[in-house]
Amino acid sequence: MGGMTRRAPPCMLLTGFDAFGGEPINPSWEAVRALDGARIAGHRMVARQLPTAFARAPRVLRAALRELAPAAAVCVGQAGGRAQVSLERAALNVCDARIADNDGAQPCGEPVVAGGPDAYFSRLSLEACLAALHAARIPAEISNTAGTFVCNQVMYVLLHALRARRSVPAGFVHIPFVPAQVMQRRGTSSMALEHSVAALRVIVATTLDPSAAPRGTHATGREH
Ligand code: PCA
Repeated sequence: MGGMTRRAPPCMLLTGFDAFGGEPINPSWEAVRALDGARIAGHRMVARQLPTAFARAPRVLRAALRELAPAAAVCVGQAGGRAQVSLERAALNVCDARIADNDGAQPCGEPVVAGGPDAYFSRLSLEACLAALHAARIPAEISNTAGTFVCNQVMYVLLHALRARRSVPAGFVHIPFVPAQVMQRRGTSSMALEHSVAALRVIVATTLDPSAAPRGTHATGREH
């Protein structure tokens, strides 16, 4: 069966990463995998795994974008130690690794895309997503930095690849460790996988159908 499958619903790409830094799993992959094949707001979820490797992640992501031509895309990563689901605001044009990636690479201040813009902003409705997450009673925040490791690189590559396709919402979400990862880490935050999955569902639904966002909650979580 080649060619166009005309009646197939539009798809939305969700990516998670493989495990890195000595962890046995990566909750970002577990969470997006749980949504693979789900239909949300008339879209079919397609989950893909990205390697936590600077040299390979962009290639896998670009290939998935070419293959699927998704109507929207959210990349997800693990942010060990964070207590809340983080809606990332921006990606910087820099790779600066504190630890080696899964290929042993540890870039030090190199650009993601030579000659590219200094930064890209998320193309998700961050305030609407935050309000919807809070309405669903899920701890969440807007984060002003996705770091300078592979997650930031992937967010940058995503937004760079889609820079001419302004109608495609795209962005990045960090999720906490799952409880099993913090058994030996006293005082480190975690979030049950089902809560992270529920958070992604809320973010996806809000992104694909902004009219579904809770009304009158836009001030939730704001300081002024
Ligand atoms: N988190 C890392 C890379 C892969 C992942 O899940 C990061 O925050 O950069």
